[in-house]
Amino acid sequence: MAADASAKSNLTATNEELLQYYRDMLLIRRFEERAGQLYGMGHIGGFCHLYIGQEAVVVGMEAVKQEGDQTITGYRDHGHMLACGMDAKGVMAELTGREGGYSKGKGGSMHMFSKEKEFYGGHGIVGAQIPLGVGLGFANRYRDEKKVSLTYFGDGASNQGQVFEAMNMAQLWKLPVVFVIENNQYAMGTSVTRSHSDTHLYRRGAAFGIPGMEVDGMDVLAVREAARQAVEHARNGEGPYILEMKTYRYRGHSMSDPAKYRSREEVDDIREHNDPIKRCEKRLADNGFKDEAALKEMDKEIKAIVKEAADFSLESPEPATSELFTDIYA
Ligand SMILES: Cc1ncc(C[n+]2csc(CCOP(=O)(O)OP(=O)(O)O)c2C)c(N)n1
Ligand SMILES: [Mg+2]
Repeated sequence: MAADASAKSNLTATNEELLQYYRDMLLIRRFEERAGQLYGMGHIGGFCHLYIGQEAVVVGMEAVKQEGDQTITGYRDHGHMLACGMDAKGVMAELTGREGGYSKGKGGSMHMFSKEKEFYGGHGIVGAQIPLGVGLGFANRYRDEKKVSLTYFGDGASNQGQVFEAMNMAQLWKLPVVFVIENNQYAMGTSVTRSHSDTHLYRRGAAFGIPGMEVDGMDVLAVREAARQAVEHARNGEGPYILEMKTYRYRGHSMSDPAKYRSREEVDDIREHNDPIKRCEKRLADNGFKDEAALKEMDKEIKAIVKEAADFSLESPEPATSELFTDIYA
């Protein structure tokens, strides 16, 4: 079992690759900022969990995904959808509960799916996606397909009993599953140190012999390199792998959060010194890319995409009452 540094072996990338990651992370950030505003204006109801700060995790993982690989996650899920290539308009319209949303306005922030993009949710029950993600891995094995299931969950979810049942099966049958633990250090308002007997979450599969690695989840290249190793392991039939992504969320747990469990200084310090987008910009500069105007232009383009999504999400009609009885599993 490696806690480690091994993922630091190939942290170089071309400017073209870095610009792509920068763009993908920025799209998530701007989308989430806008979603936060729409929530504040009363256009989004219910729960809404923003992914701001954690962008490098999903973008780095996505960089090694192959056609057919599946993604499944919890409720902090808008970033995963965008990274999978789902349309920003359809995601935003689902947040506002409109007909043009991915679940026709009936699912909301936590319940969206795209068979086309192999995105399987969007789950509001903490940990529920983990056995489902192992099920996706089982399907891949059963159908003799070389696909890998990327199963994301949080530090809090990693304490759920079903995680261990699912991990046992995954290793027993050598299923192609990569467990991506997004350790943002808090489960709502409970820190990892208060709730985990072992705070090294990459060791969660130790009892089953599942290898794990701790990864700097604020560095998109460290994530990509770790992802490469883990996904290859799973795709080659060697079984599951655990990646513990050390990351951080800047916003509250959901939209109302008294934020008494951490200090303003802690958040500011990470925003200032460890922001994944700024770190990608720094990597570009180290590579010799210093075209700030191009980055500004990119930001403008992304803001336009997000504005279009927001406009669509307000113009799209609310679902008709006749929709109350469609898509029901009964
Ligand atoms: C089974 C279950 N228990 C409790 C909750 C309430 N709840 C929602 S999110 C959450 C914390 C989960 O934290 P973590 O897994 O670290 O994910 P993060 O919010 O940090 O992304 C809790 C306890 C729930 N939705 N489902
Ligand atoms: Mg957490």
